[in-house]
Amino acid sequence: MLVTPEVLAARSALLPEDADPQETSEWLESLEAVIRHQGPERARFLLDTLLQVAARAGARMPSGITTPYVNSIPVEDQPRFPGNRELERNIKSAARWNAMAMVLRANKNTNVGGHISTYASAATLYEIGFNHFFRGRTEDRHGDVVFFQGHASPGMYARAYIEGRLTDDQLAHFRQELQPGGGLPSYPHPWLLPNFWQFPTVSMGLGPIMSIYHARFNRYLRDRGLTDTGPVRVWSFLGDGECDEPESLGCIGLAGREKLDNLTWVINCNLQRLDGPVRGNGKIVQELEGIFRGAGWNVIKVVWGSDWDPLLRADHTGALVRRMTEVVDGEYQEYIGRDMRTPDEVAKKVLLTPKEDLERRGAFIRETFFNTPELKALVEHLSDKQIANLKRGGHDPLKVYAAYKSAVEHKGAPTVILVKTVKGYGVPGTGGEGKNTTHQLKKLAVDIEREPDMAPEEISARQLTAALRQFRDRFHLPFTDEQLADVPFYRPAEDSAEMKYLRERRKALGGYQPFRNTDYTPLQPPARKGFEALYKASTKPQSTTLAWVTLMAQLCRDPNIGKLIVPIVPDEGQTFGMPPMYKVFGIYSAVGQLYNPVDKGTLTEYRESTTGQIMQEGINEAGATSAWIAAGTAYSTYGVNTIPFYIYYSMFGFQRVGDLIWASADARTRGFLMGATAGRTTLNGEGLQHEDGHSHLAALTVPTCRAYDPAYGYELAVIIEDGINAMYVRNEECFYYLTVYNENYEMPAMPGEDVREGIVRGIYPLKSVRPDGAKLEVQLLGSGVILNEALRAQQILADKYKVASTVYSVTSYQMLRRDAIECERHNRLHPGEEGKLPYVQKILGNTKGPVVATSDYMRALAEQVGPYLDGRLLALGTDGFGRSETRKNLRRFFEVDAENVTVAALYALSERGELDRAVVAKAIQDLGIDPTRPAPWTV
Ligand SMILES: Cc1ncc(C[n+]2csc(CCOP(=O)(O)OP(=O)(O)O)c2C)c(N)n1
Ligand SMILES: [Mg+2]
Repeated sequence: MLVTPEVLAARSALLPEDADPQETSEWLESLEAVIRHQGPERARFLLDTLLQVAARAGARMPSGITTPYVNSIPVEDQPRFPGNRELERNIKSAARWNAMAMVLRANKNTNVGGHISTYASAATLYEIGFNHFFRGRTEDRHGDVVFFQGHASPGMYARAYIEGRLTDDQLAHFRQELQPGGGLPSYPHPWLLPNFWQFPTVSMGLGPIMSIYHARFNRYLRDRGLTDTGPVRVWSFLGDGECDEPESLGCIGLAGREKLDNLTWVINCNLQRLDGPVRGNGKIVQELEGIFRGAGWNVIKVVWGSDWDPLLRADHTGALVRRMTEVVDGEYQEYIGRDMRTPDEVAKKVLLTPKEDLERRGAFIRETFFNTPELKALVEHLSDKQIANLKRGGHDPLKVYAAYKSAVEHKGAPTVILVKTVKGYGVPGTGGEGKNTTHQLKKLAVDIEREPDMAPEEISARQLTAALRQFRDRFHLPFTDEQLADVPFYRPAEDSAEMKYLRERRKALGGYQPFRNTDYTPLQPPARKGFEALYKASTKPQSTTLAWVTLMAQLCRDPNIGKLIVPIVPDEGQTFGMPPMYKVFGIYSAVGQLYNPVDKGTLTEYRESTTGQIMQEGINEAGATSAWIAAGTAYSTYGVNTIPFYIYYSMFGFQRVGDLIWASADARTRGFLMGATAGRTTLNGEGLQHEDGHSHLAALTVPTCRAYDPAYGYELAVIIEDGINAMYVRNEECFYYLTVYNENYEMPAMPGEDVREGIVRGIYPLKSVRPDGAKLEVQLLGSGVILNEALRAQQILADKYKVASTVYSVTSYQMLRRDAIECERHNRLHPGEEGKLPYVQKILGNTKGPVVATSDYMRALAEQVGPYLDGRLLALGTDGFGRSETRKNLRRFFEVDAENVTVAALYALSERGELDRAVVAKAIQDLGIDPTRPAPWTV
């Protein structure tokens, strides 16, 4: 960097009140000399030293984290633009047109929505990427991973159409996915367009956080030798409004700390969000600059287009930079979006031509922005129209290219590019550029001269045509007026210079973007041996959590899949008994371990290593879930079938980061979520905020989730083995949610091979007891830890009431329900065929007496199978808030313990007329149940 007048001006802009200009200029000259003769690094060293000395001497230092409101890359350092500007402009115009046309056409008859203005503001940001930076996947190299801003999707479709990857029909069916031949999803949804979109982004904030953990996971893949992700760049495109989501900025510290220079964020600072300005009274670019710099990022600002360079060069006093820095975003928006008519004209509905509008706008900017004689002198050689046309940086390919190039070459830190643009750039009409309504704009209209007696349809048709003409003329699209009426999509001829250029550029960069790989190479199944340890009875009481840890230790050693297992934990490893795994398998750290862990030499040593297998994410469920998504999609992104097991407090999963889990399903994530310390009554001491009695209900809302609540070690082993085979061998698109508990009890041996199917499908009979002379019979369902209560109830029923029963372990109500609704649907729609029998009916349909269910989850969980049991089901559950108590007292309180199951069974028999009610009343008394206590869900 040279010390140009601009730079000096920028510096002096920081010091508007200079007590001794002479002294200042001497210092500045010295600085200039250092930069010229010894380079910017030496200058930085000297400045750092000066700052430190001054700080030690007591000078209160400014934060220094923001720089003046100008481009970070000075003109002198701008690289030569290697592209063909004209051809790129033509391609971009075609993309702009198609993106607009898709939304217009989709809304013409159907009102299905869509966004025009977001892509309009970001077109240059994407086109520079497509032509020069986004590498596609080739035979021998992974592609870059791009998190596209969700509601800029029309632009991505538009370009893919030009590339010949999408058809006219597909474009015409934007947001109409049920049309014959399919349509295009509103936003990036891999579930709906699996060979195109890689990651869902439109729920604001999720793309950014996923991109950070993706970039870090790429380091993990590389460092563990799983695949060469070294050349992969992760890009994330965000809106400036989106930065207000906690997920967007919440983890940027990790990216800085981990020096993720494989990560580039582009924040489109169009100064607006949906309702209005992002920071009307402030400056979003400046605010973000400070935040990112503080978090250790390389920050590149692209504020002004090339038109401003000569003005800045002429700004010897720094007045212009000062003015740029003091004007707030609301004012910048006004320069673009203000209605330039006088109130009188508005009242009379006078219309301005585009030319008149520009001229008045330029005059307004001259008056209000260039508001001193000195500033006015800077632009006196420019016409009003020229002033209005001075571009923002994000619409200047040279500036955007320079920023991207600098970003990808930067070493040692992630880069954020803050680009200032105009929302709705180039969109004609009343709802267009810079208006607060522009985000929602789905129809184009510019005012026209109305003739008397014009029908309303005629008016709107002419307004649309006028708008289309303006759009066409501004971007030089080759349509005649007649052609415009159909709003046709546009692809330059295959032999045109544009198409040749586009194809040549993509060829140089590898395959197309966006792109998602759908090839899948199955794994060899894991060895059965690794699971068999859990088939045996435990020698001492054990928890299912510990059974899982034991299993993991085995699995990580499996010859086929061991290396691919990715255990992920957010700072609860001790709670779950994981520390022995830390020592053996290591915790991943990009720098290894720079210190001696205090527990060195113990079996549970906190061992960090560059090849560590465990991802310890700290107290950050959103981040850990994002890591889980990166690992659970690597089978597609990188062809590496990593198998993530993310274990966490079950309460802090579906309800805490449910939207990320939803996105993970959309992204076709595979792997295991382990909801540990599960159960409203089992995590006994922790109380209301910790005790989970409902995550299984949330889990069943996610279509690709298979949720299980196993009771025994062998059940866990069977489910996990089947899960690995389902996802990684049989290529089924799903993920697993398993709850595990921290209560120790006897783990029995697996009864036999014949229980395997029932465990996987959701239910199997475990134990029948038939006391001599028993006339009555009930079926008892138990899940997870609470299966033990069902077994105890079975004994009480036999001993005290001579009731026979079978206890079933229900490992998954959700799987039973899913099977049942599939059967019901088939039967409903195929009345002529033989009906299908739901599995739950197959197991319970021919049994006798009522069915009583108990679990550590809300009643609704078991009640899901109620409709298939002919009114025989009575479900107990843990409805209500948890609280701190002993397990025994909690189970009594929530009425899920053996005594309550017994009473429920007797009551259900009496309701069927098989037993006298007096027996129930007596049992309530004998078993010590207080019927006057309020219902647990009311207190
Ligand atoms: C979590 C979430 N909340 C709200 C929305 C609705 N929404 C979609 S776009 C948008 C405004 C986006 O503004 P900005 O991020 O600045 O993007 P721009 O369109 O200006 O580029 C909102 C609120 C959403 N998609 N996700
Ligand atoms: Mg915005």
